[in-house]
Amino acid sequence: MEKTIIVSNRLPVTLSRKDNKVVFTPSPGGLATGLAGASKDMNSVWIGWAGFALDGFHDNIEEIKLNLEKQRLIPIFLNEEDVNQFYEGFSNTTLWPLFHSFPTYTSCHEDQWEVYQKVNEIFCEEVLKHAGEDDLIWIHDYHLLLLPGLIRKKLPKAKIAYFQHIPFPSYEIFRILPWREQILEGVTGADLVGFHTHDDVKHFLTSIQRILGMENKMGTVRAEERIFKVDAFPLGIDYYKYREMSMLKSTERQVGLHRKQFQDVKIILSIDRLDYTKGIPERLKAFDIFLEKNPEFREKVSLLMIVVPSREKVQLYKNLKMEIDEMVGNITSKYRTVNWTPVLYFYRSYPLQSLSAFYKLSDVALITPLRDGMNLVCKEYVASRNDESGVLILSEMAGAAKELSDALIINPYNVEECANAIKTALCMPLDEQKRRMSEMQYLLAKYDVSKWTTIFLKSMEEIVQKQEELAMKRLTPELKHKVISDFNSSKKRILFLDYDGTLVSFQNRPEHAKPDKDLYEIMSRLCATQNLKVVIISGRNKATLSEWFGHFDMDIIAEHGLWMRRDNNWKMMFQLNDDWKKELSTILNLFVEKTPGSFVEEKDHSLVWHYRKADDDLSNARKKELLDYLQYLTTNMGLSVLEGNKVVEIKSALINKGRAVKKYLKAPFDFILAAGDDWTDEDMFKEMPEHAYTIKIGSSLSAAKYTLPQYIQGVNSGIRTILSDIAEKTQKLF
Ligand code: GDG
Repeated sequence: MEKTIIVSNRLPVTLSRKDNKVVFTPSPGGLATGLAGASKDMNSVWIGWAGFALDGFHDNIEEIKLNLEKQRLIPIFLNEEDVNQFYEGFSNTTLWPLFHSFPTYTSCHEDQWEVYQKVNEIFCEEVLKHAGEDDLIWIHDYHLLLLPGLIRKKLPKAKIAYFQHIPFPSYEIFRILPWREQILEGVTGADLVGFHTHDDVKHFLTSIQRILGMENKMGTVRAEERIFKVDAFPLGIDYYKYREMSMLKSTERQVGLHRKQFQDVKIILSIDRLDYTKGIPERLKAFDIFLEKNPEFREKVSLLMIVVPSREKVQLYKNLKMEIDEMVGNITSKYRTVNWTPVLYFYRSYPLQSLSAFYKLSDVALITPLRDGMNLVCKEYVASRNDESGVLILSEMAGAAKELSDALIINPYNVEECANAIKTALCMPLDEQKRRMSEMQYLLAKYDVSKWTTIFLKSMEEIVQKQEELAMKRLTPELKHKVISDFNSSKKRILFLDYDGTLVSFQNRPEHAKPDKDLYEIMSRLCATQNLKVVIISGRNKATLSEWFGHFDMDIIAEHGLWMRRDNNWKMMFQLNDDWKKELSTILNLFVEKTPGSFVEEKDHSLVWHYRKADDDLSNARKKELLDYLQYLTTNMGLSVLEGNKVVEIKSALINKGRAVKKYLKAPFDFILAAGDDWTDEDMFKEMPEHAYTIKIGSSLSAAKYTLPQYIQGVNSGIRTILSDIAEKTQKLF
């Protein structure tokens, strides 16, 4: 890839005005800190909002642009109204609370949504000015959820990655959003979608499955003509930067000064942006309970609480600030002595080195968000503890808790538990502190931010490569042309056509997927074509297939090859013992009871568990359970267990589509076409001679030479485009 275009709401520097001059300061928050580390090793440019509203700003914009360009930064300028509606509005009063699972704080306003769309389009225009064919466009966070889709529409071949720094909520919460389809259509324009944790990945996959009907296999999602990948990439920090900074003489000097001031009082540290997701009132409550229950710790420990101003224009944040001020006031007045202040509260931001001194100074870090995508502060604390002392108390609701299991993990809503953890931390023996701290340091050093970038970019390369492999196999219009002309110029021709998922699209119940008028028309023309044998090859039973296709002059293979109708004669290909069915149907019925919406279909010589209509999460869990169970039960029974499209089928191992088609291939056909959509069709593809056209319907990997998208009901699409062309040409011959 040529260069990386990073796109985020904010540039890593924020512009503001001081004494009538434009000043550049580092942007606050985790995205800027995290990505600044990631971007330094890359050939990148960074597009983002300049951080101030354009209105009334008379400075020379061109000069500002030039200045930023030198740092490879490209500013986007927004007017005040847009900033209000897009940033303070839709991003921070709709998406932020909803994505952090605070639906009651979520407000939905159509006018803010309009501006959100408009600003995403402004970003899209700017990206298009800079994006070359081979560039990677790497979009960050919830302010730009529509951007991947917008770029995809303009540049269909662009390489687009999206990473979300905040959580993705469960489907039950996400579905509240009135614009849920549009938002998901935006994100799914990317080739790679990344989150911090597997829970977020799972939630996102469930939402796109439920809302957009997109299925996935191990995180690889099929979206009509494309595939894209969804995965977890827990963000790391620039570990050695924090470690080295904490060892600087100047940092140690600051620590020494603080120590002198605090004397023997132990320090518990918390640092957050002002936000209701960070659990600040709950933390203060826990500290209050701790002091109440453990009077012996009064005058011996203080909470050093740094709250960094953020989103001060939003009313909820103003209220939160007042609540915190009041709580700190209450605790202070309740416990304070002449020599001791229980809560050292600072509402401001500090230079990085001062933070480093605080990290190094503090005996305990108390990081208790109610919900947090990752949380970098806890990682920075761990990295700064170069003598391996110190205890981290960490909320289980932070993404970081998945990695830092050696912290004291607490539920931040359980203030009693948190109060107890404070005591445990303060009393923890030094050797245990060191054991836990060194484990966490080992992990953070290994998975630092540059490793994160490498892993993310590698995943991007992998998915692009997979897409290319699939694209190479796609049956293009030119290739379709060749299929038809080969068909026309050959003398002995045969078509092997799977039914469900190939000739027709799936329905909730198998009996609803009947052939439609259009398919019958195609079939009757194909069957009337000279020197052409049409074979339907399906897992369905012979009664159904006879009813639907019996009147055509065609061959039919039913139940994956157990039954064959050749020259109008049904014949069973093997003698089978079906004694196993009784025992296994009892088990399958048990799974039906445990999985509402699923049902068992009994065929002559096989059993099928269908779960298309069942809840996705539940049925996936049940399916795994069932497959494990069957594997153990069916050993030495001569049965095979097939996982099809939302079905699990158990049948004799003797029956497979490959064996069935072999019977035809003894004769010399100069034109062969075989099409199928699931892995029962793979046996058929593998038996086909080199000159056959084998076509996999859908885009997962297969032994077939080509792929075609699925048939969409009512539209001339999928394999029907070829069949109707063959049929049409044939008609002209008559
Ligand atoms: C979002 C997600 C996710 C804080 N105070 C000062 C200061 N900071 C720096 C910290 C840290 C960053 O800001 C805060 O990052 P967090 O991760 O803790 O939180 P968010 O800002 O909410 O970040 C979060 C993150 O994105 C990354 O993906 O982890 O879950 O919400 O680096 O050190 N920096 C300076 N002065 C301060 O006073 N210089």
